[in-house]
Amino acid sequence: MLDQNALKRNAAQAAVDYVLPLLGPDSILGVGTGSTVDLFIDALAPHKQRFRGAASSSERSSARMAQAGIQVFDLNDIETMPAYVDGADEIDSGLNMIKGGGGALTREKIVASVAQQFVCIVDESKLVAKLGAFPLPVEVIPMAMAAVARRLARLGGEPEERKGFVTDNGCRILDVSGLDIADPAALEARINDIPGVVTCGLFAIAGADVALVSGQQGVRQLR
Ligand code: ABF
Repeated sequence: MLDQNALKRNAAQAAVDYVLPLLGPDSILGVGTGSTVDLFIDALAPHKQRFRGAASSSERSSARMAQAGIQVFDLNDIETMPAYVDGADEIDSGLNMIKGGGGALTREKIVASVAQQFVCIVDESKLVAKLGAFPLPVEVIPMAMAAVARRLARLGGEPEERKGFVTDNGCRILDVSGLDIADPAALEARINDIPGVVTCGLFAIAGADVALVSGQQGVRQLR
């Protein structure tokens, strides 16, 4: 029986196998954040000569890649990337995701938007029939915390401030439980529209293009 770490490692290795054929010597790869991505960076490092470098969604991943000898580029210097690889907190069969448990959701959405495809790597515990058991992270401009929290409560959620946490962008996070996420893209648009919201952790308007889901029987590909 594989433990969760072994499952994550298998997903990370599957992602390396998936992206390597997409990369050439001039390619930049988008790299996300989290414990599964940490394992992906470790598995990718031996192949660093096969591509030019990476764009990163967090200081944490940038530091790990620099340590591994993978050059990290400023996103402003990159026009396109063949793929962006990242984990998720939840993903459904339509490849809609909740992300942001690690607090890097805004940079994740930005880097993902520059890539031609989003490759989501998860162990099977993240695959759900309906999103929403995991509280939805929402990044908020500090002065708008109370106002945004009131609006989220009106949408049926119970927002809770992530205490003592400041994002890489100097903002704060509200973790919202109890939302009925029947239409993930519609809810994403609605929350994005609240003044003071920087990013909502729903990735549904642009979800994943492929998910590599690691289970006891191996890694399966969902599209
Ligand atoms: C990120 O990593 C997130 O958006 C999500 O919060 C998290 C998943 O982390 P892990 O791989 O550690 O479970 O990409």
